[in-house]
Amino acid sequence: MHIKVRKKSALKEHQVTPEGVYRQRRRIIQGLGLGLGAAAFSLPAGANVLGNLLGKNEAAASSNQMPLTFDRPEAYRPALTPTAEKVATSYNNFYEFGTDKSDPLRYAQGLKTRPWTIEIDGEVDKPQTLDVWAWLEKQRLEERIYRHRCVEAWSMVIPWLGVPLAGIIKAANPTSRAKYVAFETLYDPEQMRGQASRYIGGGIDYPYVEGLRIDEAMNPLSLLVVGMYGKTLPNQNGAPVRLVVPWKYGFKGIKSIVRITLTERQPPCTWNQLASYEYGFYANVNPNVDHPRWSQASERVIGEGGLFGSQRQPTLMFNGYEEEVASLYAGMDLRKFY
Ligand SMILES: Nc1nc2c(c(=O)[nH]1)N[C@H]1C(S)=C(S)[C@@H](COP(=O)(O)O)O[C@H]1N2
Ligand SMILES: [Mo]
Repeated sequence: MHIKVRKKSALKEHQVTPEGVYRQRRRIIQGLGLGLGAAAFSLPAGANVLGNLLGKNEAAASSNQMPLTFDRPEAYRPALTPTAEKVATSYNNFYEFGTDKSDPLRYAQGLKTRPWTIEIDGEVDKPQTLDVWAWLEKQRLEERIYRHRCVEAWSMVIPWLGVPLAGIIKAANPTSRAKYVAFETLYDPEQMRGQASRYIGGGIDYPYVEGLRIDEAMNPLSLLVVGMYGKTLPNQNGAPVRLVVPWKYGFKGIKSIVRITLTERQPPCTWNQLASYEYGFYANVNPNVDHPRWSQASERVIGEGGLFGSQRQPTLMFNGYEEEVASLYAGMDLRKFY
């Protein structure tokens, strides 16, 4: 079934509904037995969330954050002004804790991130069980200032701390059959309220799963992130370890990872499974391929004022990383493989 939204040209930012709220609304309408007649029905779409939130939560960070030491490679220090830390750690998508932008900060603080292990398995000669905190002590971390573009047409600039994903993949010795890399988030409904309730969790079948082609995973830009703004990751941003692939829409950046599996076939991905027409496997940022319900040609830069009063800027091909990644997709029809 399809709800008819007004023409794209008439679509205002506050009508660009976050992924899950849209799904919920659709289910509610289905539940009510309403069809197209309900097209005018509209929920507040989270536009005012940040404004409300910033006043209330002075300390947006997690109490268990620790400072980290790291290198600052020149290649990853573009002339971009990072988003205020308080904003990047209080305006989040992490549906395991609820679909509202303010839910992750509010509800993720109790997540137990120590101890934490990541299984690396599948098509590898040397499966590994990574004890994350012991592993972290031996890593040389890099700070990389990356653009962060959500499929909902907003963006931030974030100084992440992490290590290239390629390192741990190589260490596991992929077999010749390994063509893809699958990722999985923790499944623990007792700690993650959205996993205990389909309503709170946006109707996602948890655990949240994501995937990359192996050449995408091995690209130097692909980062396993353990920190931001000089400290360990706050829980709401995906502690203790999340993926960041800056040329792709934010939903590819799976949080709180517990398993990395090398596979022969393209692995299932959460948003693609939920609405394949709207969210593809590749999900490369592309201003020329619109989302069925809104344009991707430009984006709102999330500033101190949240969605209100923030500026719009044009969206860049591959989110500005064309030079680094365009060759991965040579000859591919990016309209078909969106
Ligand atoms: N496990 C999990 N990972 C997730 C999500 C999620 O709901 N669950 N949301 C994704 C989306 S849509 C975005 S935009 C980014 C947001 O990351 P941030 O909160 O650090 O900005 O996380 C991604 N990773
Ligand atoms: Mo997103």
